Amino acid sequence: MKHRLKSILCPVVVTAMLLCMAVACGTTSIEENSNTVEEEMIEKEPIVVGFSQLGAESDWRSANTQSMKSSFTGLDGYTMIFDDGQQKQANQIMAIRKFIQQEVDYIVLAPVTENGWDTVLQEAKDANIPVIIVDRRVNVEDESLFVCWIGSDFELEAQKATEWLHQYAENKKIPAQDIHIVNIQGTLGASAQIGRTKGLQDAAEKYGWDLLAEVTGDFTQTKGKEVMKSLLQEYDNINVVYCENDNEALGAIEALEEAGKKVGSNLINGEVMVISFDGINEKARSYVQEGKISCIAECNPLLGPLVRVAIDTVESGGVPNKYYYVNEEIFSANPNITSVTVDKKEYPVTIVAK
Ligand code: GYE
Repeated sequence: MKHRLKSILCPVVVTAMLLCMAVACGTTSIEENSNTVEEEMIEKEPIVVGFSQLGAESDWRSANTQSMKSSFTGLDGYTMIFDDGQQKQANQIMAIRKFIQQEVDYIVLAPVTENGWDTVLQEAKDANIPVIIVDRRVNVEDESLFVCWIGSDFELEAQKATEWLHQYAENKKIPAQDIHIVNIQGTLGASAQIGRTKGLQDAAEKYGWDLLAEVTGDFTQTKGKEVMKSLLQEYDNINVVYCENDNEALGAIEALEEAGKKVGSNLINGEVMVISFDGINEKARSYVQEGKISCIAECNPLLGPLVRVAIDTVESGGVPNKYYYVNEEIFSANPNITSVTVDKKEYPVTIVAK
């Protein structure tokens, strides 16, 4: 796979064919014909991309995998070897080593957590295989170990969501100390968890909200439900549940409803507000319309085409941007908050019709 130009026909056959043609037609020199025909006979081997995906924990992840697979189908000069790391970094490291042995042309890594990639990425570099990081980030000493990173600004997503909550509380004149939040975090050590947790902690400190607890729900619906159940046993005053993805939110809503709570944004009337991230799951989107999820900060999983652009840039001798952020929206059914401002920049809220 390292030598991507191959002849369909061996030179002996080509020469024999050319001789016959030249003799039959009695035309120009064999040399001249030989070049043209041989060029036509040369075909490009596909570019092989080894993709180490971290797992299949959420709808976001499935959409991300799908986006990658449909960008490297094997039909138009790109093909992909897919490996599911099942949430374990050790599996992802093994997959990368296998890709190196297989001499793939590019390695794409969606890392489960940020730390511990230096050694294996150095191995890829030593083998001259360019590495592209997608979605979450890697925390490495030497940034030349990867060509570029493509993904979301997780902290910005959190800032948008928390600004939305702040405006909501201001509009309803709810004092900051009456906002009692629990955070169902994502996989600990994953960039999406780190950014979304930081955004909430900063806002809680800035506005004086009561951040009761932070517990991981591993980005899954099952764990989200389990964690919500035990939080409800521990605290009787929770009125905001901040879920670091939609699957956790769906689980948390199940637990809240089973405990007889009403989910919604009317905190004054005792409803429990749910805030979440992603916006790819159909049910979560319909919950926004119904007001069961008060707002979702979007996280865009469609990274496949962008990875292709990065590879094409490298193929044509260029250097892709080191960090490429995808654009993301914020969704809510509340018509009164039309935009949120973060670092003096205004982001419009997409108001979904009820
Ligand atoms: O938000 C969550 C997924 O890293 C952005 O991981 C990704 C997150 C996404 O499991 O649903």
